[in-house]
Amino acid sequence: MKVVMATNNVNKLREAREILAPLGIEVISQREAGAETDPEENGSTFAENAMIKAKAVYDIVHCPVFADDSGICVTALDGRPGVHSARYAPKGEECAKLLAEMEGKTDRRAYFACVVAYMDEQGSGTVSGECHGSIGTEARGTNGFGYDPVFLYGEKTLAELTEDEKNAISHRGKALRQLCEVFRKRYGEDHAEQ
Ligand code: ITT
Repeated sequence: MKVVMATNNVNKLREAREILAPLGIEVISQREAGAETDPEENGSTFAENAMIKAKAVYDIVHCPVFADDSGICVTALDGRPGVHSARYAPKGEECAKLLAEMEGKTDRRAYFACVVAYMDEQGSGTVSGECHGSIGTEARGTNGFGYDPVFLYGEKTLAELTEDEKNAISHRGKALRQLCEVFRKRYGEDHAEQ
């Protein structure tokens, strides 16, 4: 089946395609679906913001849609930047800013959170996933995006993992595999044929 992803982030789109294609879901970008929108994300939770994005696109396309709201939550920073992760620093400067803020902190625990909101003619809901690790002391690796170079999962940063390795353990991978189950229940086992 085909599902529209409500996002303007090409990295999320790429990862979602890689995760969902083997599960029989073809991801169409909101741009390809003719829904160029960038609603204000003024919710106070990942779930609220994910729903705002899903609804904005659903109201235009009226076919199955999902949106991902995600971010990194750092224990020593009381969960920041959290829902504000995209606005924490100018694009490309988020890792340096986070490393500077974490200088001297011994508690390095952090996790990525992802809430996926979905909407179709049967209604809406959310699924979520987390990926727990820690903040390193330097940026390493060139894969992935955003905070991946400073997020340690075991010995490696997410930016040092291959895309398949990241998707297998990531917040987004966990949430999107649940999304697949939701659509499987709604559209049947043979949803891949639709
Ligand atoms: P859309 O709202 O258009 O989907 P966005 O980038 O603005 O795109 P969010 O508001 O959900 O998306 O912000 C998520 C930010 O959290 C993102 O820009 C990254 O900085 C960070 N982030 C989320 N998932 C990540 C991941 O897998 N790896 C690294 N950073 C991630």
